[in-house]
Amino acid sequence: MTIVSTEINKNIAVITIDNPPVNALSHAVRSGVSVALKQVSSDQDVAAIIIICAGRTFCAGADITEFGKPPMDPSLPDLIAEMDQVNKPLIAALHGTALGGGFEVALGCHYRIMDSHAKVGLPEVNLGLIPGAGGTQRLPRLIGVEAALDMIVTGKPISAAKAEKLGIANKISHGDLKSDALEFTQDLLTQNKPVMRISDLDVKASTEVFSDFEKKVSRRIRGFIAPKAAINAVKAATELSFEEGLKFERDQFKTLVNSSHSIAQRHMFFAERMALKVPGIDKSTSVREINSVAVIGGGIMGCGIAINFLNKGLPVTLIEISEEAQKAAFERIANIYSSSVSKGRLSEQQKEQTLSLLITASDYAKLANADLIIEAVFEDIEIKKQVFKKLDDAAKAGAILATNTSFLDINEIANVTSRPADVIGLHFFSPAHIMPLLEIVRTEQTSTEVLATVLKIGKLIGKTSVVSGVCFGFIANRMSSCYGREAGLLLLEGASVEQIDNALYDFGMPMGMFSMLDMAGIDIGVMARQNMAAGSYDEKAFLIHDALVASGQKGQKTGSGFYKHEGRNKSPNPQIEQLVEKFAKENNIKRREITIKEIEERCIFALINEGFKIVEEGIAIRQSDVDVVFNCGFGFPRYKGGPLHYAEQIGFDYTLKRITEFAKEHGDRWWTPSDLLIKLAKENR
Ligand code: T1G
Repeated sequence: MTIVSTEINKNIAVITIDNPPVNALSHAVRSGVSVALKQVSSDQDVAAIIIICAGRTFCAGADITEFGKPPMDPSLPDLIAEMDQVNKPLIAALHGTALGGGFEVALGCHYRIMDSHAKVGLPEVNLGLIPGAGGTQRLPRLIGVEAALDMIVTGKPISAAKAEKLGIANKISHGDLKSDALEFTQDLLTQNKPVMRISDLDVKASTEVFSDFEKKVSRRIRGFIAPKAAINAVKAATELSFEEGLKFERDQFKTLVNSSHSIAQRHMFFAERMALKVPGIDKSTSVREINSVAVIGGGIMGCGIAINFLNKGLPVTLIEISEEAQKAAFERIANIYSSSVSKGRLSEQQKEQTLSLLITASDYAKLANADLIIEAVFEDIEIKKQVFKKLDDAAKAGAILATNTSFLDINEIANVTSRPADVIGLHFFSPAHIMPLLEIVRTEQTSTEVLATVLKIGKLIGKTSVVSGVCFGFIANRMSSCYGREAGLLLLEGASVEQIDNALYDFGMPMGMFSMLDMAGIDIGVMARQNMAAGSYDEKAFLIHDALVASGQKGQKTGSGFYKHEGRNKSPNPQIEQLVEKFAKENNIKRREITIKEIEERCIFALINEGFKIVEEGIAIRQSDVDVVFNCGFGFPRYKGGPLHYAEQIGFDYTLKRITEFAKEHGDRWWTPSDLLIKLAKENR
């Protein structure tokens, strides 16, 4: 296979890149294109040049695996500078997802033709970077500052239709891209169209444009450094010459590429893909066809789960116990689609079409043809066992029986059926149609085929899947309970609810522990602990949670919990102080001043220590899987990677030292350092 090849079609040269899987702009690609460009640029018989890719997509960016290694010429900016000097029409023919450096190559061309399903984007901010090959200088010149800021700072790709509207695509291909590109190029030559260098254009904007934009995105970019650098680079395009602007962009890029933020965000990019690599499963592993789905339970979770599959055109049978409950579930789902229609994300017709795939019923016989059945009933082991006994009788042979439980023993559930190999956990996070994480929990008996099937389904419905073994709380909630334990103890020891929440928010969490508990419902954790063996958690850490729920204060849904809630406004709940005083006294806890650092380290290191234990016990396959769970499930700041990557960033030694100190101060029952952490600390000294 030739990574870069050239063919001459009459008087048009076609340079084809073929570097699977995504035509990343590796050194071999850059060198190949540079050589090919030199040859055809000097060929008198060549009047115009097309750059196109084989495979599933135009170049999807620079080769991320090369970052952090010694640069190899030609660099991407150098290659695009060579393109800029070509004195013949240079056309980029785009399909798939032309992202990052790939889109920058297209912007280095004079014209662009896009397949109608293609997308273009500059997602570098997702990697803690900014476009480093002219994107921040060319895009604003082509589409204006506001549109360019939006694409570069959000990192979101746009469709071919939008690209045409913005002036990025000069032509849309609805047929064979290559032949359409040849025809388009021939038309340019016939019309004697000039070489259109974007670098020759100018761009101006008021300073308000930048300050207004920054205000608009401030929440989204909180804590990240790359978005601000991107805004500055676009601003440089309006203030400096093209060459000076390129240099400004390059300097910013070089600083970012070595930053802990980008190293962490690139770690997460590969971690999410590595999580899908399960030992014993590969492309040859058989999978089952999933053409219809059933969901048991039409509550918030059940409806959210159903929407994931409806969105992909799969028929869903939703089982609820009564006509009234069925109606309520249908309406809940319909309302979610209606809100998408009102936001312009969906047409009324698409909504109706999607809802036509949903049927509700109470009779389990209705799910006899379902290929995948997901139970989402009350978090009670006995109720779930009853449901699975009924499923075992009603479901067809080969149907996959999944439970959405967030912490119960799925081995126990599987063992009430005659088909334990077909039973698995699919733990969605609320709201199930929005949160990206899907925890796939395999039992001791789950078959490889069932596991491979749900991994494929997880990707189909756009989830970020992580495989877990069975333990109380699996990966996500087992770690979260340790993090919650320390927050509860700190409350008794002298910190306030607001102080703890603010410390965790300032660390980078999307919200503090108590705000999260109020949002999700304090009663969920209280119920979960009722299923835990006595002594398996630190009961005094959750005394206040139990007292609040006992008095009907379950959080936002009851207007009161750790905070008082009025609409979207929250204020301190005065009862907390009284409860804290009471329980601290009863437990002989002397309250004291507590620093932000202690709050942060006790909560985050508890998370880290448990995460390492989860890996050493084999519940998680690898460290980076734990990072994916806590970033995608709980919003652990992506610019810190995940909890275990963060421990590496601050030093395994320091992490171990502090955990050992906490063990001395608070007892080793909960603070015994993980053996894996001890090993890593020794190896990395
Ligand atoms: N470099 C190297 N490998 C890449 C890659 C890249 N840019 N993109 C994907 N891969 C690998 C990926 O690891 C996986 O490998 C396989 O390709 C399939 O990917 C100078 C500096 C294109 C939308 O950020 O968003 O350009 O696991 O599973 O779901 O300004 O990949 O099979 O071994 O994700 O169909 C900017 C990143 C780079 C795009 C396809 N570009 N990629 O999604 O497949 S920085 C990006 C994606 C840059 C310039 C800057 C997605 C995709 P393996 P996949 P997919």
